[in-house]
This record gives sequence, C-alpha cells and structure tokens, in this order.
Amino acid sequence: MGRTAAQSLVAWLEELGRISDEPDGLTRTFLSPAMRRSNAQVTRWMAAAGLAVREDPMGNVIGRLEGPTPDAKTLWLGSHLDTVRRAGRFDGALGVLTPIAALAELRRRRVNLPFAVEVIGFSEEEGVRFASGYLGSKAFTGQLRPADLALRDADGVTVREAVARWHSLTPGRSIPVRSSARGGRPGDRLIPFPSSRPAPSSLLGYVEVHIEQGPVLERERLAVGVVSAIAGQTRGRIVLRGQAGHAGTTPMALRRDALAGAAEFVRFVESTARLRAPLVATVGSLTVTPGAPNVIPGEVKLSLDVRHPRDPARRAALTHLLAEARAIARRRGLKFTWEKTQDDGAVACAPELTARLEASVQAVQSRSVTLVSGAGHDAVVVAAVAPVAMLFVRCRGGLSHHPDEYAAPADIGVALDVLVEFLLRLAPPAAAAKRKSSR
Ligand code: HGY
Ligand code: MN
Ligand code: MN
Repeated sequence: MGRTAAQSLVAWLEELGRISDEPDGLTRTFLSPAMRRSNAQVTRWMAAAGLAVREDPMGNVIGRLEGPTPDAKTLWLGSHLDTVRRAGRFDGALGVLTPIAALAELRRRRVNLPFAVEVIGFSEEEGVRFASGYLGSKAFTGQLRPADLALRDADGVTVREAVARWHSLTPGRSIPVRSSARGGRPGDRLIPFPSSRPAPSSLLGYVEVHIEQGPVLERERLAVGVVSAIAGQTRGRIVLRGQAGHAGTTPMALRRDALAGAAEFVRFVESTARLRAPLVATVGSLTVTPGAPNVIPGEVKLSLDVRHPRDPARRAALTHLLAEARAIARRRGLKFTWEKTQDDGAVACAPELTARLEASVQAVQSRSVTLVSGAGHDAVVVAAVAPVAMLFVRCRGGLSHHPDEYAAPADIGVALDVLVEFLLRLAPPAAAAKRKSSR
C-alpha cells in the first residue's frame, strides 16, 4: 500500500528540513549552497506531481500546472523556502509542499481543474541575509525596487551582485547586473526580470498555507484556521559609534561606550512595546566592535524590527523609538545612524477568497476561527497584484523560528484535505462528483 498524500507530505517536510547550510540545525538563507540543494529537491517533487518547473532570477521555484485552455485563469499557491537561523522545518516549507501534495492527490484521482495552478517556492522571505524580507516575492510580482538591489549583506555584497553570482548569465535570463564592481547608482534602471508571470487580470488569487506561529489554534483545539489580516512591519539597522579604548585605564566619566548606549536603547525598545501592545518591537541582532573583553566597545550595529496591525501606530512607535535612540546617542556622545531596510504595511486578506477557504475548513473540520497574523508572509507582497487568503496550521506552543517548531502529522493532514477541498470547490460540479467517488 503506497503512502497517502499526507504521509508523503510529512516525509517531504522531514527531508527538506535536513537541507541546511549548518551541520547542526536548519539554516537555509538566500542564495546559499543549501538553497541550491533545496530548490533542486523541490523541483523534483514538483516535476513528479506533473508540474512544469522553472526558476526565476531571484531563485524562486515555480511549478506550473496548465489549465484546460491557454486563457484559463491561474491560481497561485505557495510560501517561502528560505529559513531563519536555527529554524524549524515547517515555517515556509509547509506552504510550498502542501500544494504539491494536493496537486499530486488530484492527479491520482484524475481530477482536471478548470484553471491553471502555479506553486511558488519564494526565496528570501525571511530577510536574514539582507535584513529585508520578501525580496523573492517582490521580484516575482514585479515590485522589486532598485534600492532593494543595492542592499548589502554583512560582507558588503549587494543583492544585485549576489544574484549575478548565483546565476551564470545565460541569454534570456536577464538579471540585474551592475556595470561596475562596486557602488552602483541607486537610480539604476532595473533590468526587467522575465515577466513570465500571468497578468493580474488572469489571476484567481493566492493562497498560502503556513504554521500559525502563535497560540490561538492550540487554545481553540483546532488544527487549522483562516487569516483575516497580516501585521505591517518595519525593519532597519542602527549603528552607534563611540570611542574604543582601554578597559583598565579609561575612567568611566570619560568613556563613549557604544554598547552601554545600545543596552539602554534595547531596554527602551522593550518597555515601549510593553506599554503599546499589540505593538511588538525587537532587537534581534547586535554586533559589537572590536569585541574584546578588555576594550571599551567603539561601535555597535543592531537590528530593529517593529510591527503592529495598524500602520499609523507602527509608524508612531518607530518615530518614538528612533527619537530616543538619538537622545541616548546625544547624551553619551555617540554618533547615530539609521538605515531602513524594509517597510511593509499591514494587509487585509481578500474577503471573498477567504470565505471560500473558510467554507473548505468548515467542510473538513466543521468549525473555523479567524486570526490576525503578527508574523509577516509573502501574502503581504502578493496582495498588491492578486486577492490573497491564508490557511494557518496549529503548531505546538505557538513556537516558531526555533528548532523545536512542530506541526502534528494529523494537523498537516487536515490542512492538505482543506486545500484539496478548496481546489475542488473552485472546480465545477463534475470534479466535485469525482471527489465523492474517489474518497
Ligand atoms: O519575520 C516574519 O514575520 C516572517 O517569519 N518572515
Ligand atoms: Mn519565518
Ligand atoms: Mn514564514
């Protein structure tokens, strides 16, 4: 007896979760060797499910199932294949592999859908390497700005250079390259990515399956739920520059200690967010230079991530935080710089598509709940060109961005059933009749 679609899906998640840039734990960042291996593996699963697979210049993997006619509309399904550092194996991957399993299941049932489907494995959703998320989905939907291509990673490599290195420059694969090795004018015209994506008018919408990364479904004792809105987020980099010096001979009153200033700011970020819930604000990374125990820290680079369901509240909080960072720098004789690397507004999911998804949830698990997502998702970007809906899957303790992130096979099976049901409901009664006969 062959594996069921759900058993295959769970096995794929395990296998993809082992494709990492690190020997211990799952880390798969933008344009890394592990990304190349995971793209190759997902390509194989997509091809085996009968999809025509291509990879675009930003390393997005797209598997296409043609519709019955060339003018058939297209439904997008997908999520991201990159991960944070020391990640869980479900964040992103679940939303790419579940649609592949669903289409493989419909193929097994010999159901032909009256529309085309594209399953997309987006790159660089997490924004670990370039501190700016959604670069893959922004490129795929034609929203990448020249400034995005000028973003630099910790080694000073720009997105444009990294992409050019990722691809052998083959004809027909026009990618943003620079004339000079360094620099590049911010206004550089972006060489258009191959616009192989369907025109917005021919899109049925985008549905993303994702672990909830929060506590609600566990509290509701439900395997899945639908998303009403996704919080907006601003990310950026702060640099505080003081004066390095001898830890033993420099009196405290004469110091310009960048780390002491950063520490004061980190505490302020936390206390401000606590007072302004549901605002969340995080300093996730902090780099101290020169970083020796007997040297006063001369420079600190720190990240700032600020989110809120309402954009005006997020913007007001950011202004407040940056004003305090400047005041701390002034008080301590530090130089302060701020570079915004990402700024995406909150997005409401499309009511009609979400209602369709909710009907499929009710058909499978007889009850549904609606949640707001504090986490960002590629759906935020895709919403600019297509109606979006999201299906959340329960994850243990709401834990994510952690090796212990876990979604139970039974819940993954429910999500798969819901997606199959959703696809069949988008099809005419003939396909629905097949649903009854082949269960
Ligand atoms: O950061 C986020 O919310 C998502 O995991 N990219
Ligand atoms: Mn994530
Ligand atoms: Mn994610």
